[in-house]
Amino acid sequence: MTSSDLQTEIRGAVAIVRLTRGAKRNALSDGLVAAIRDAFQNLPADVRAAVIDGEGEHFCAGLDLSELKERDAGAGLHHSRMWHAALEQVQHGPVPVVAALHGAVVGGGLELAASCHIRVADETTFYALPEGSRGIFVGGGGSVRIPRLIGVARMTDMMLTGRVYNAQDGERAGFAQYLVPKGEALAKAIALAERIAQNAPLTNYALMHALPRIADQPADHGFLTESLMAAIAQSAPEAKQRVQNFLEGRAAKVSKG
Ligand code: 1HE
Repeated sequence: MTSSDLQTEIRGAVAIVRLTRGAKRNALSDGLVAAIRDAFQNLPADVRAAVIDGEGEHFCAGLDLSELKERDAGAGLHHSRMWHAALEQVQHGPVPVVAALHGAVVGGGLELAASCHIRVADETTFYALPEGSRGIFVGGGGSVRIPRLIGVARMTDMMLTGRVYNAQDGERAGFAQYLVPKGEALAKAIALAERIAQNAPLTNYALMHALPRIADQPADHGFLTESLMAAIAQSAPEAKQRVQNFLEGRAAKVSKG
């Protein structure tokens, strides 16, 4: 299913996926969730990194509450699983995804942001989980992904008390890896995506698919998974060429930044 509420722009090796439902604060209707799934599932083969952002004053107001009808348990289960399938395409799709955040990043909007690999927030960003006050629970993978960013205790507090984190506190808590001035999140996210697009594809694959799983494994299993992934990555001709380039003085040194 596609939606006129989502646009994908290709700039070289970077895809910019934009929620274009600003009049409704980019609230995620079922059609828009399906369009996100389809967009990430069908990125052109030469795209190496992606950015997701939202039109207007807010990144995303979460679930489209106007669609929240009385569902029986079975329908509710399928609805949540539909979100899981879509955000799985963001987290474990073909390329790393950078979220450019501003304004409201709330409810399902925070769940969407949490499925991305890097979050860049501008100073207007705020984070909340209003599900608690709406009498519902997270259903888009938030209970799995958000505690991995900020911890169970902070998420529990947000949902029990309605606590809202501003951009500065949110960055300190772990919601975003980058905090930038107002209006600069998209440009920073694109710059990061362009940098990511230059990595060896197997390195990006390892970071998307192996690292989070290693973090969830018992240490003993993690060490073996790491060794397997390292052996595969270093065997690629591109890795050998990159190392050779460094040894022959043709690759950049690490600098203080
Ligand atoms: C919406 C939604 C929405 C706005 N569903 N229509 N999410 C929430 O509980 C957050 C609800 N939204 C808000 O708190 C505020 O809208 C915002 C803080 C995000 C933005 O405020 P503001 O003043 O800029 O906009 P507004 O005037 O509140 O909204 C503008 C329009 O967007 C208005 O519609 P209009 O026809 O009257 O113009 C709003 O009704 C509409 N709108 N947010 C539907 N969320 C997988 S489970 C996930 C569970 C959840 O995500 S629960 C949390 C839901």
